Amino acid sequence: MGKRALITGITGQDGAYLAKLLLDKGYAVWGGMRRTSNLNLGRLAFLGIEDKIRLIPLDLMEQTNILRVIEGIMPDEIYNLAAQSFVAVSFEQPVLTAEVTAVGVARLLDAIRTINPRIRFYQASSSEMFGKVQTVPQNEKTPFYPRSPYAVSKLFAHWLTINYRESYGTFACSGILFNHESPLRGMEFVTRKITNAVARIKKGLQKELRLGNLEAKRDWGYAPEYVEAMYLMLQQSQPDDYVIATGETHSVREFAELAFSHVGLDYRDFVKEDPEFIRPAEVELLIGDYSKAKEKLGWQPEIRFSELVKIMVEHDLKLISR
Ligand code: NAP
Ligand code: G4F
Repeated sequence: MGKRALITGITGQDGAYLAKLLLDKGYAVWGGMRRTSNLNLGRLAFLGIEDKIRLIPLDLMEQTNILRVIEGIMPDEIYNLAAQSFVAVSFEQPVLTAEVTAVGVARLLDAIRTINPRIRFYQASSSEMFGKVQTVPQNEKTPFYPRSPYAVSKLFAHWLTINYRESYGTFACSGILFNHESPLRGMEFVTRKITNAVARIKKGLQKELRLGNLEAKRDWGYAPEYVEAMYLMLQQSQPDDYVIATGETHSVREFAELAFSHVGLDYRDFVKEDPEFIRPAEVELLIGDYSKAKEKLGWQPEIRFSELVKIMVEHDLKLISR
């Protein structure tokens, strides 16, 4: 009998890639999705797995729902990928962000403690927690300095995951993942916003691209590789926390420059700076040190910055051509 996994946030970028990985490993996969007026199965369909997942209504706002779902499935592993995950919106919706991204994790951890403390738990922590960075590069020992309601919420969830591990012996791991992108990335995030605009501009469907802070630097990796690290964390003999990153950093400007140049265009002719996209507080520089993950999990990134940009631009060109 294969293992049983519950993934929250199944409709998101990472949910889709992780589900595919676990199915390929022989898991039975349940995917928790919140109720929306439109079914949002596009990413699962893109990977050809929408009819292989057992979809189940699950909203992190609702404790009774969480308890019944976990009791009904009795999973071996729970991967918590659900969140209000867009930093910019967290400034406008701090309470909702805290309810889902912070308190939602308390609901899950306590349900595990109540129903079956042997369930292994993965928490999707974030490099945003490093915020105004205290060391360069950032590793598992770097002090946190969150700069948005999103990051503050993730930090609560991160420490609660550690707290349940230390208090109740829960097999709870926190993956501190740096930005990871792919053709399945949401359009609101800067990488996909750029590659989608590049394709549209190239095809004559759009004239300009309005962006905020072009100097912010991120450590951008490739999402399908990052979900492998999530899986590996839950297969270890002891629960622990790991930084997952590429160890390279590039600015938003560099991303735009490379994406436009891939189709023979100069980004300076199309990118306009727009204060609408400037955040009340910014994370200026992220660069991760993944040496612990390399040593303990045997994980390391293969796809680097220029390859990532190319994958995303080519995908969006194909999509627009269709
Ligand atoms: P994403 O594409 O935005 O997916 C987020 C998922 O959470 C979606 O399935 C969304 O459902 C679901 N969700 C939102 N509110 C919910 C609620 N109240 N109850 C249940 N589900 C809810 O995010 P992602 O890029 O896959 O990231 C996965 C996780 O990793 C997130 O927790 C994110 O914060 C974290 N993370 C991401 C990165 C990154 O660079 N991608 C880096 C570090 C950490 P809908 O489809 O209905 O909106
Ligand atoms: O693509 P972003 O919105 O990603 P951000 O804020 O780094 O957050 C992502 O990565 C985190 C991991 O560090 C995750 F936890 C989180 O869930 C999410 O996946 O913005 C990247 C940078 C920022 O500095 C932003 O100010 O790009 C800058 N930026 C400049 N112009 C823009 C834009 N960001 C967006 N979304 N849209 C713009 O027009």
